[in-house]
This record gives sequence, structure tokens and C-alpha cells, in this order.
Amino acid sequence: MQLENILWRVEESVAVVTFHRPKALNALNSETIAELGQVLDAVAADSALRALVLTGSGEKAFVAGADIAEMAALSPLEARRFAERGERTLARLEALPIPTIAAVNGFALGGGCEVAMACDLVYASDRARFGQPEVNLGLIPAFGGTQRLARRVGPARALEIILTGDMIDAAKAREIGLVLEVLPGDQVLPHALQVARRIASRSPAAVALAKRTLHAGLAVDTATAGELERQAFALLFGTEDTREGLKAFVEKRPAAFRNR
Ligand code: CO8
Repeated sequence: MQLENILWRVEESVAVVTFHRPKALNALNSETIAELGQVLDAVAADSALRALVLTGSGEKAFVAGADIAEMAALSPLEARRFAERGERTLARLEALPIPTIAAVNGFALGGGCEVAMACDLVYASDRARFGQPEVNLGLIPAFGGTQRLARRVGPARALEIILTGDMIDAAKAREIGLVLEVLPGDQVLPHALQVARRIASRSPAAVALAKRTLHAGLAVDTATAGELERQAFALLFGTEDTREGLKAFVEKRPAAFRNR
């Protein structure tokens, strides 16, 4: 796979994706969004992968948003297609069965904040800055940001961030629940990898179903969500790994999960 703006590697069954467009603080142009789609295809096709970690190259930015120079030239229909491609790609990221972790090393603005919010877990460097600055450009978030931010931090905080267009620092982002932990800059990626490896040691089917059940449940009423949970719980009893997990506990030994 020939990629220009994204670097990726696999470390002990964890895929590490790095946004890499140094000249534009890793901003998302059409090519980068298409490349992210290609990486997601490869990740989805590799059943040996157990987690995906996303970060930005350099110390300054995770992703500084959608590419403003490219957007400046768009017609309304092109803007619609750009937004659709971005949103669709982030929806695919969110729907991956493996856990996804954003290691936010710097600016996560606009589309960059939206990428982080499409991940299951968000850890940030103490230098990170978050924001949805679209209104400063005469725009609004369009990669799912209005909805994902409101669901993460509540509608009032989301409106404050979106309507002011102001950036918030990592400590504030943690206080409002956008970020789980704030770490020194050189520790954010190692921390994300450590969490990824811990999750990777658990039953893959249970991890995938827990994630899917939580997301599906949020889209329906509580009684239906409970039913989905019980169905998923019962389904696991047909897997070798669940048998192994229960047996290993009784036999006082670590479980050896084989994703079966
Ligand atoms: N797009 C393109 N280029 C960018 C972007 C961007 N989002 N952000 C930074 N760059 C470029 C700069 O133009 C500059 O290039 P050059 O060196 O050629 O002049 C280089 O990166 C370095 O940036 P700065 O010199 O500005 O660095 P500073 O440290 O002074 O400032 C900031 C850092 C504060 C992050 C500043 O660069 C900034 O404000 N960037 C824009 C942030 C922003 O507004 N992001 C939101 C964009 S809108 C969006 O994401 C909408 C998503 C929905 C899309 C819908 C599609 C239709």
C-alpha cells in the first residue's frame, strides 16, 4: 500500500496509525482521508489485529483539522461530498470491532477533534489542545462533530465549544470527559499502546461484542438495549474463548484466548 500522508505499522498485534503531513500540521486533505480509508480496509481485513492506536507525527499536532486551503476552493456540492467522505470514514473507524485509541500529541482541532472522538478511548499529551474552530472560518463541524461532541460532553458544553470556536487545553478536556487521561508528551503513545496491549490480552469476541453492544444500545431505548446486551451475552457461550475464560478461572490459570 503506497501512502503519502499516513504512516502505519503493526506492533504485537496492535496497529499504529500516524497522521503525517508535517507541512500542514497533519491536516486532513482528500488524499489523507482516502488513505485513512485504505488503512481501515487493511485493519478490518486482518483478523490478527487486536487494537488500533492513532496519533500525529511531530510534537505539535495530532490533526489540525480538515485542510483549509483545499476547502477554500470547494463548490457546495464538492463540500457535501468532502463532508460525506470524511464522515463515512470516521463512521467506519468508530464501527471497527477492535478497540481504537487516540493518542493526542498536540492540536486536535476541527476534523482532528472529530477523529479523536470517533475513537473509543482518548488519551492526551499535556500539550494537546482541542477545539471545533469551524465558526471562525464561517463553517460548522461536518465529520460528525456536532453529534459526537454532544454525546461525549453533553449538549451545553458541546455548544460552548462549537459556538465560541475556542480551544481548550488538555486538562479542561479531561475535566469535561473528552479525554480520559493527560500524560507528559513522551508518555501518551506508550500509555495508549499499554492500554491497547492490555485489551489485546482479553477475549477478542467479548471485547468486540462489548463495544458493539454499547454503541447499538445507545441508539435505542433502555429496554431494547438491555435485550441486545443479553443476546450478545448468550451468543458468547457458543465461543471456545468464553469456555476457556470460565474454565481457566476455575482451574486458577491464565486464559489462553484464540479468537474462536
Ligand atoms: N489546513 C491546512 N493547513 C493548515 C491547517 C489546516 N487545518 N492548520 C495548519 N495549517 C498549516 C498552516 O497554514 C501553516 O502552513 P505554512 O507554513 O505553509 O504557512 C502550517 O500548517 C503551520 O501552521 P501555523 O503557522 O498556523 O502554526 P501556528 O503554531 O502558528 O498555529 C494553529 C497552529 C493554531 C493550529 C493554526 O495552524 C490553526 O489555527 N490552524 C487551523 C485550525 C482549524 O481551524 N482547524 C479546523 C479546520 S475546519 C474543519 O476541520 C472542518 C471539518 C469538517 C469538514 C467539512 C468538509 C466540507
